[in-house]
Amino acid sequence: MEKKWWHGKTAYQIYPKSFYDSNGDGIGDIPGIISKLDYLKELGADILWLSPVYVSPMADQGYDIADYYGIDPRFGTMEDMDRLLEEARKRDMYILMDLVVNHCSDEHEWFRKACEDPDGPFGEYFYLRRAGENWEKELPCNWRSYFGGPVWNRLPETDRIYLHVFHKKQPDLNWENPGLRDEIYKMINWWLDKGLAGFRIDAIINIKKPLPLTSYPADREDGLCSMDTVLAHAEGIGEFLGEMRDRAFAPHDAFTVGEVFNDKEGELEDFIGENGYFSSMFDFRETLEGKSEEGWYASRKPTPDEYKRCCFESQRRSEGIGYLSNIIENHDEPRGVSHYLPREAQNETGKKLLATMYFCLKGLPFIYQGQELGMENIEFRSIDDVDDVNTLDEYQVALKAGLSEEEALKAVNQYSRDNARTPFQWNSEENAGFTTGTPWLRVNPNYTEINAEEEMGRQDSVWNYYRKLSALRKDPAYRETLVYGRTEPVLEEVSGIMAYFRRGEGQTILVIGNFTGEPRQVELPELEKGRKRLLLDNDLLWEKEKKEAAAVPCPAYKDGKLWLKPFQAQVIEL
Ligand code: TEU
Ligand code: CA
Repeated sequence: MEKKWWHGKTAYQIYPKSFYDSNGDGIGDIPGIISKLDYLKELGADILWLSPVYVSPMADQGYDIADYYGIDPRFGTMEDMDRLLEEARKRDMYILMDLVVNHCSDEHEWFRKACEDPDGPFGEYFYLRRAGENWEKELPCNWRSYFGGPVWNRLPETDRIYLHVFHKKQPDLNWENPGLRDEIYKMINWWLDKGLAGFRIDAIINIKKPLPLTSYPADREDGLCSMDTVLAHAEGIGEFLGEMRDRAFAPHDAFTVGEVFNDKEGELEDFIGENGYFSSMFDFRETLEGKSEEGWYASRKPTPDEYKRCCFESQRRSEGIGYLSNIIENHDEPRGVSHYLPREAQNETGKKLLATMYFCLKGLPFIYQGQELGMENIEFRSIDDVDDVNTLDEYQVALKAGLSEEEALKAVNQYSRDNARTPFQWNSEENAGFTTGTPWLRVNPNYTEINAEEEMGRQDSVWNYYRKLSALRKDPAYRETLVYGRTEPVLEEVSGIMAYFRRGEGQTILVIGNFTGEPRQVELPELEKGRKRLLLDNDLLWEKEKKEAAAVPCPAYKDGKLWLKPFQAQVIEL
């Protein structure tokens, strides 16, 4: 694989609305991000992905863009954005913005013009159809929007309807129209010219619709079919993606990471192989595990063995093809530690175990804001605590399925996107130090225990563990192996243990973790001979200097046997 500047970096996702509020209006902002760049640098983050900060009515928290060339005043100004780029550059950090081009906002100028003249050029920017008298009963197709209900809505003051696969305030853009594509490439180039390093690319698989628009067999009582079914019928997305690469990304050598769900068997190489559409794409295998087609209420958390299987499947399918991006959470998911860890492991030891297992996989590790503190899901007191459109819809789905209000709340709580969107916990002062005003979303009450200030000052904290993981991956002595070495799963059939080798040239590193509450002994012939060096252990007292820690003898290995305490994780050079 050709080496790229970003392979050995650590990436970090910022959800600006909840990161840091600089002016007391309860909403995080760009000046707030600038003031925390040194914090991020200290952690080891190099590439920063900002969820959308463009002008937006915020129907979907900025994923509904009304002006691609403007910064929403809630987040600051274009001068603030330029300053962020400048300050990042000074610190050798790279900024990615969110590229949301499957849809725009219904408050975008294009959509307004389409309403004014549906037969004019802007009507071609969207998927419009004629609305009969009885249009609600005679929809062009029976697709279900991701946020509930049919994908069709009335185009205001016209005899047309328009398609929206997300919220009704997010009309889908018609990528079949070359004029629209020109506008999008122009916009991407404009941002890259400003010095942006690249983009995270939102919901991109949805840009190609199976045409002509037709219905598929219904999969719920609402008579609608899931977008998964729809996308399985779409062919030819590569023409759009290849064009976008050639006309926008490639000329700037931009770094791009795709939010790709529903890619088809065998397509990985087209997406992230040599000259792929993107530099990388997220691995969502474990994210999807346990999710039910019926909705969140019928979904369940993956077990540690399922988690392990998903990770290894992704490692195997990408080996020799391309470089995936690894996560345990993002702004659309519950907190990873609340989702993947057994109850009894939802403590600092367990959090470090999960961190070790995903961070040392092959691929670009992303940390989602607060993950480095071990931030956890929040408990909703009532549905009024919820802001997210997706959660509000899933709550209704659960009620319709016959759950009581209390059960429905509990069910959606486990998967709610708002779990990850609560304000960042900076310190133990009021509102976790996030704002001096009233936070836009309730702060998790556990901020008095889980916060950055406390953890940065404590050697054995989750925060310091993440810092060490990032530093280990960049350490010249291990970098080649941890960044480029092949992943070789071991002890795969042993339940409760996740273990893999990273094989470099003349170097092998073992990453191993015990996901059970019992001490476990494992046998590995590779542990029999020679000197082993313990690189990281979630059970060590880290007051010691790094050198000392590396020299700690490893009495746990003897005759090819290794003892692991409950939820212990180790990284060992063999
Ligand atoms: O998410 C795309 C997506 O497919 C979502 O439906 C995702 O599966 C869901 O949120 C999981 O519950 C992207 C963004 O990440 C998300 O925040 C936006 O709401 C969405 O696109 C629309 O722009
Ligand atoms: Ca603010």
